[in-house]
Amino acid sequence: MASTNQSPQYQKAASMFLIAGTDKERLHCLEEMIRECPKHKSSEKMLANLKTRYKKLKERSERIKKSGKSGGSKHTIRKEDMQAAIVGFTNTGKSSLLSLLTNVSPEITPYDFTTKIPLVGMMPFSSMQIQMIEVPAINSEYYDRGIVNTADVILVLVTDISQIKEVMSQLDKALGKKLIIFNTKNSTDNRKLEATLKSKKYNFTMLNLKSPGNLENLKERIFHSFDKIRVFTKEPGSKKSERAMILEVKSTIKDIAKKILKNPNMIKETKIWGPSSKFAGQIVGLSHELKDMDTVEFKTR
Ligand SMILES: Nc1nc2c(ncn2[C@@H]2O[C@H](COP(=O)(O)OP(=O)(O)O)[C@@H](O)[C@H]2O)c(=O)[nH]1
Ligand SMILES: [Mg+2]
Repeated sequence: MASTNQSPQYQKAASMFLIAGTDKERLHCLEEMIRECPKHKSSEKMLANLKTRYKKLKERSERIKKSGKSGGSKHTIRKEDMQAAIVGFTNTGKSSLLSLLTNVSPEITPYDFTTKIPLVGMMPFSSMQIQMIEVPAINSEYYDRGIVNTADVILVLVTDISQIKEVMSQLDKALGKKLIIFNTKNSTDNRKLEATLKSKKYNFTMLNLKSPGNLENLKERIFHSFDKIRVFTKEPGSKKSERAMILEVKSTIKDIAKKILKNPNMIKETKIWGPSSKFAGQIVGLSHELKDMDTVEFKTR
């Protein structure tokens, strides 16, 4: 595009366009260029060109925005790789749980229905970031089925046994694994409660949000609900990697080899440490199934 005879404003917008980092910025620059482009016969073609570029870019960014939405939801929340939705009746401690586990501090009140829009926070866990969404109370008009249906994990927060069935009955279209978090704020006999929940074979954990104690166990439970495992890698003679790779549960040596080596045929020998090994440094084949917190060492040709 010839920049001769263009105003300084046009030239500035054109160079900003080239270094823009986002579509939003690019669109902004193009708007400026269209505005600044001379409106006479000889630049007609150039102006048409700019308008086409603007339209195409606008369509593209609109498409990206849409695909980031969780299906059918009223709210635009970009779904991260690992997303958990906190679901339950009002006053069960959803906001308290969100602020306990993530970087956000929502309003926590003893009144009903405080949360009218879904709130999003990130929970750091073992070098991952798990997205947590507090969904407005299931018995309110603000409840957002769309988010719940597409979340990878659903944390069912209850303060009373009778709530479990009621919440579950509304989760029939929800695909994610469900973990019941029993907030013991109204419980007088936790041991009896635990026995009852066990006898009903619920997938549950108990928690007192006012004195939660060590949160690592809860975070572990939430992580395991995603059906993923953490696997460390190492090279012969060196220490294991600092960050774990996140793999689907039941992944094999072959799966991880495909991810980290260009050609799995390069492997001469594989050794394994951790929960899936019979003993430290056991030599295993490609079909060996990995477990959470394993360490794998590849010796290559
Ligand atoms: N004593 C006690 N109060 C709690 C506990 N969890 C939540 N609450 C209180 O219950 C009320 C509702 O909590 P909130 O997190 O806003 O619930 P939400 O409506 O589900 O988001 C607030 O007054 C909290 O302080 C708990 O474990 N123990
Ligand atoms: Mg709330």
